Amino acid sequence: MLLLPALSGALPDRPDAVRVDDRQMSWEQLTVAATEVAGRVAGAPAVAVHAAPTLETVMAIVGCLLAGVPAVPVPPDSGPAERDHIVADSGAALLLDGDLHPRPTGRGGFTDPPPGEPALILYTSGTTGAPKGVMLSRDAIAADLDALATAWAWTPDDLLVHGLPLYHVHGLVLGLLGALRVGSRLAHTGKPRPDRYAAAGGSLYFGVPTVWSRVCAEPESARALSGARLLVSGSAPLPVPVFDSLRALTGQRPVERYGMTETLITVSARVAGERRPGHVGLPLDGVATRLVGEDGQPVARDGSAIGELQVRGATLFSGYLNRPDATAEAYTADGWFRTGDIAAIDVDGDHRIVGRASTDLIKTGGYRVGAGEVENHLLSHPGVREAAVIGVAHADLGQEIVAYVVADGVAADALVEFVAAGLSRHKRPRRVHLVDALPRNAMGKVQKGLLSET
Ligand code: MLC
Ligand code: AMP
Repeated sequence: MLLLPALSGALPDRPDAVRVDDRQMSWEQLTVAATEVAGRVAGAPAVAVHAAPTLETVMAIVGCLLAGVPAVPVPPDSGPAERDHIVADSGAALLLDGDLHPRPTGRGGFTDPPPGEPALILYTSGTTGAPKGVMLSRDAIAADLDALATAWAWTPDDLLVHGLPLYHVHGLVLGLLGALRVGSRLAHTGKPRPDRYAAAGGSLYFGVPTVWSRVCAEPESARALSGARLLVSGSAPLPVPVFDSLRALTGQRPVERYGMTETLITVSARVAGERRPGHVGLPLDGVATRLVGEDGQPVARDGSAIGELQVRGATLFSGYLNRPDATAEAYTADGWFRTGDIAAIDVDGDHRIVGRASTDLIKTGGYRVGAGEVENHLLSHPGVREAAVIGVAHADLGQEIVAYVVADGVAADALVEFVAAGLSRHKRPRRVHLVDALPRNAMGKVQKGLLSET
């Protein structure tokens, strides 16, 4: 089956099939524009796409998919350090800019991509080092979207509304490719602002918890969502007070789902099932989960015992690009993917995510940020001698990034800007504390547990 049936001409088309901000196109118009892009990128080993929230990004990504060329979305606010890494590591031969002008990157020539090439390469942070390219196949994407359509009874009658970035799983795979696979209309609001969600009149809404928290802070916008069929939250834990407040303001219990760039969405509450605050539901069709304790033994499914959540199934990635070592490390000897998330599972199979095994992966506003990547960038500043980055609990962002830095003659504000400009905006520390020394143990390792805001 085609990956994107909406573009096959078989479904009734609409002039507003895909809308981004105040511009719209029909599926036929999208197909024509994307086919033109496909002609220009065909044969490239990979194509980087400046993934601003625009119709051009939609055309570029779909064009790459039509050409069978891996698309590598680049965050539009990424600075030179992040962008250069993504372009170099992915081997992208072209960068499609905001006007769809293909600019050569000077990497690699053009050949027909071998079968089994990834459809998408999404860059995501680990605890240390630079972001890794997660290779996602068409089959994994199709399996995930079909399972989600079943779980949420998502159909061509829906109008999907969201304003999430078009370079991560949530906004791109679910929020764009999902609509094109199911054949539902999509209204992307440019930014995920509560007033824009309210004005869009959708039946199905996607948001990260920070978006839902901001919707609840504007009760009038929240009430405007009462007529929607389904409000879905994911990418980070939805705080119970936000769940309760959404229910009170909209009359709706949000559906929570859990996933990762590497696994796509693996667990979700069902439209017809229970929606319990603090819980993310049951494994999707085609996905199996298990909990493993620190001793390597299975953990009881009793709702309170916790262990590392491991997953297996059709939605998993094909590996980290150029990183067979990291790919191998991500799996157990018996072939399960280690999520690094700590969870409990009820007797009825309902999953509850309780935290992460490593404190060095930070979730801020639904973005995954590796402490190591921010630390390395800070250390590349000539005035910085030592740096340690942590995530601190934050009511709106979930966690916020805080840095402790030993520096000579450089101001805290300048270091915030240095990260925002070199990496990307959401990776910037919201606060930088200049300190005389970092707490270290006898081995010289920074003791992050001793860092606390003073
Ligand atoms: C202030 N600003 C600065 C700044 N100080 N910008 C740069 N440097 C500084 N020093 C300005 C910005 O220009 C911006 O203005 C404004 O502050 C707010 O920007 P921000 O503070 O950076 O963003 P914020 O409001 O905190 O963003 C919240 C958010 C965003 C929810 C909109 O975090 C978001 O889009 N999150 C989605 C992440 C996501 O999609 N994750 C999915 C991962 S996939 P202006 O004018 O630009 O507003 C995954 C798998 C799964 O996890 O399960 O789904
Ligand atoms: P990313 O790599 O950006 O895809 O982030 C994946 C991580 O987001 C997971 O490993 C979880 O830690 C977190 N996450 C995603 N969805 C949820 C959820 N519904 N509840 C709690 N954590 C979540």
